[in-house]
Amino acid sequence: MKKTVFTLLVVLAASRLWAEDGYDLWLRYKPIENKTRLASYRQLMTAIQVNGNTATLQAAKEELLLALKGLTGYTIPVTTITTKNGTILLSNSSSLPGSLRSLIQKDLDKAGTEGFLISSQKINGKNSLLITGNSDVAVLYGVFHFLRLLQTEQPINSIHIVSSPRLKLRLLNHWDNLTRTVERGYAGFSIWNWHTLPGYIDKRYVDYARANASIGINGTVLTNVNANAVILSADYLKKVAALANVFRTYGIKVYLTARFSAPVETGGLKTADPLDPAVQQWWNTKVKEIYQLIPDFGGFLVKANSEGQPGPQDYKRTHADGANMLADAVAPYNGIIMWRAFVYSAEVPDDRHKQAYNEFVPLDGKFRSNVMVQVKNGAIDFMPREPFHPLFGAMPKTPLMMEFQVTQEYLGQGTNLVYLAPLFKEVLQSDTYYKGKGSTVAKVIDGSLDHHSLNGMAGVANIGTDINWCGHPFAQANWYAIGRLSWDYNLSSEQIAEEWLRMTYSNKGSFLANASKIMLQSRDIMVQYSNPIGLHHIMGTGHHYGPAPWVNNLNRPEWNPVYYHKADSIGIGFNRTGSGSSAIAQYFPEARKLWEDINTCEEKNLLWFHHVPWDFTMKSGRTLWEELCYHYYTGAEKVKQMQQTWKGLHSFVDKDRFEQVRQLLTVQYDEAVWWRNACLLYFQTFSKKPIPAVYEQPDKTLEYYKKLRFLYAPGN
Ligand code: BDP
Repeated sequence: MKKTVFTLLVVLAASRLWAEDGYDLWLRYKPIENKTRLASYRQLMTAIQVNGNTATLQAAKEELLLALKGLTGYTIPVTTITTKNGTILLSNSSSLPGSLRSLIQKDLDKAGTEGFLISSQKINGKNSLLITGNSDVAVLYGVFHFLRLLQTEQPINSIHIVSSPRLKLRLLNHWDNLTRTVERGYAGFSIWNWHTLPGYIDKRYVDYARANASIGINGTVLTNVNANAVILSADYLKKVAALANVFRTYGIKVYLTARFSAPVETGGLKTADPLDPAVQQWWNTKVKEIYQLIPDFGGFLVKANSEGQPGPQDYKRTHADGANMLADAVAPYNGIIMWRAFVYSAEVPDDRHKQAYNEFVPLDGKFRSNVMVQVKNGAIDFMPREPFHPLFGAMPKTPLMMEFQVTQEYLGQGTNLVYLAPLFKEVLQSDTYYKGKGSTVAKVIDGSLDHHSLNGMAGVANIGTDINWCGHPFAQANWYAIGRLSWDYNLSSEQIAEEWLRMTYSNKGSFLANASKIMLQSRDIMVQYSNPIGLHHIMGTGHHYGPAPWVNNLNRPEWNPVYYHKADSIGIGFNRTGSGSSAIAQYFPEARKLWEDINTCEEKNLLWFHHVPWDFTMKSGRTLWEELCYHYYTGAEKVKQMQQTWKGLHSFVDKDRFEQVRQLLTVQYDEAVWWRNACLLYFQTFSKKPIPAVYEQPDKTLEYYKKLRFLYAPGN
């Protein structure tokens, strides 16, 4: 009897150990399973030496110690001088002995200010491993990269790696409100606890900074673009400063969103007119106050005259007038302004697709040199699939910052497994043809086509107070991906997925093959069961959860899904060619060729650009209606396959995280069927054609789907 109880206790204890909550993200530092690798690592890492004791170098050392203890099981001694083989030397290049420095000078030049060098070197006659760079944060980046090599079980016997970021600004944008709700957030509340700041520093802030530094993120906009002027008050700025103090060690600058009407709302002025000297003075004083508290404050992100937000147009001024006023205020401190181009107006009857381009292109050349115009990846919003924004390549005199959405507002929110790197890559690799073939969006935003020195990329964060930060365990991969791609947009989706899977779950080959298959297909699958063939913006009103293509009663025409799909008795899709809205004319002629002709248009964007007859013959030989049915059914079916594949991976994953994904995939399947049935039943009222008999017919009516309500859906 005693023995049974004992065994039971052991089993219980083991299964508890064999459970993870996801808090550690990809920085789990679990014991290395590959014994040969482990043996070689132990030989090659016998001591740690750190040149210097700045906070950042200390953080680099602490990270290394923590990780090596976890990965190898040993606490590696810290020394002050290289006396044995296997010493890891962390050093800012300026503290290296001259002889060593000159040996690697070329690489250091290549590395720039933030890039790092990891190199097997002889130091004091000993075989050592040098991790260095031209700044302390570069050393920290080098440490995280080195740890990635270990976590993914790569050889380190003789290495020489030089890596520097392709983009200067690598930012997260938090759409966090001061109430701690998160606009379009599906992972709990805001991690910024304004109530307990500045006195209480939650460990989460440090772990957030570590995670970001590990993927090269170097800036964070703390607040929602739908801004609240209160963040600029003296009390709140102290709280912001406390966060900035934590993040500084990890190379992360803090930015805020600026509410354009703040001088009126909190400053007691009668106007916020950017050309009014009293308004300019108000901002100058406010900015001075900020920099006194936060000397390395990054600057402001601004959403103005967009979806009801105040802006310079309220005073008959332009976006450039507004941006320049703020730019002048932050310029003395090297601050920048990121002015968003996400604008469309209820008063303008033109296709929403065209509005940002029409407003911003005439302003090219009118912005101060410390202004970047921040452009969403596509012209409508963050749709599951969207052609690249025509502004890329159309404003050569202005540095354009990329804005991607990491939180899955339109891509399954908190319930769907959708890996976003393929979406990001699709946009970055799109050819604008702006300066001839090869003028990719990536080259527009890195500034290389127009020799801009400011450049960057932002991701709207998917982070919240959920224990695993992101809600869906696989949503962590999207945070990881935005960082890795900001550092190097040439990394492939495959490589990023594999790195993340190895670090987050397991290095086992058969796990990796199957799990990465799930990830790499997931975005296309999501498009297939929700918005196939170029359909877009047919989601539920307000919360944007699930399908509602029938909605036609909202105040503003371009808020209604019917505005976007235009289904009628003839066909479906938005004609954006010359015979329609002509939005296509905003692209360069070579780029247009991909879409212009209904007969040759790439099918994934067909309904984005054309109104296509129901009987139109697709490349598959099916009619458009049959093709639509095919995609909706195939997409949902593929979610079933994702479920099956995941089930086969249970032996590689701890039970809590396994079970969480398993359950969510079940929800995802139900949602895929919901999208499929609701959309097909609705579109059928126009096509008047049957859903082919080979498919299982919807078991609910269109009325049923139309009546579904989600009163308290998150993020709204
Ligand atoms: C839309 C979101 C809305 C944001 C807006 C924006 O639905 O919540 O405020 O974008 O980017 O996609 O400003």
